[in-house]
Amino acid sequence: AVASTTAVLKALSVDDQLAVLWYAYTEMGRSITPAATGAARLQLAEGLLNQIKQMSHAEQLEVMRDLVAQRNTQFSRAYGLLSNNTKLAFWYELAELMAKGFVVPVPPGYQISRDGAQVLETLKELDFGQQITVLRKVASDMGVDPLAD
Ligand code: 45D
Repeated sequence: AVASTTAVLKALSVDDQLAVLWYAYTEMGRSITPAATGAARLQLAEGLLNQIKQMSHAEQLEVMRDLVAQRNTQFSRAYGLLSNNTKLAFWYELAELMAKGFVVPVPPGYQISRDGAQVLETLKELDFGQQITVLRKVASDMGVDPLAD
């Protein structure tokens, strides 16, 4: 179930993937304890998060789309250097920043696609540990590994 959910999630369009991640965060929010995501871990991602905070909404969305689409940008390469857990913590923090109004929101009334809604349902049926495995895999595949050739 973990492997197939990961595969269908990654097969969605870039925007659908962003939307599914956002809705997954809003559903899981309370079960993820901020302490657990590790302050030390986030320090490594802090430079990237600060860069995002200073961008316009359009640029913020572009950076996120680039990460999901694995476009080779400076930002995607810097992201690629983070550990898998730090990548997931980065997305968690990004979602927190969205909730606080520092990052571009999902447009009000936004309708997720059928495919996106289906993946979200599948994800919700997994237990918490499995959800984290899927999310960590998806986050770890994003961006670009600057050390690969
Ligand atoms: O205009 O380290 C659209 C623990 C449409 C502990 C859009 C853990 C068009 C150890 C594309 C929708 C296991 C707890 C706009 C970690 C349009 C540890 C915008 C786990 C504007 C890390 C879309 C942590 C946007 C976990 C802006 C489980 C979408 C973390 C943005 C989970 C989506 C984190 C974002 C999750 C989603 C984060 C930022 C699920 C982030 C999701």
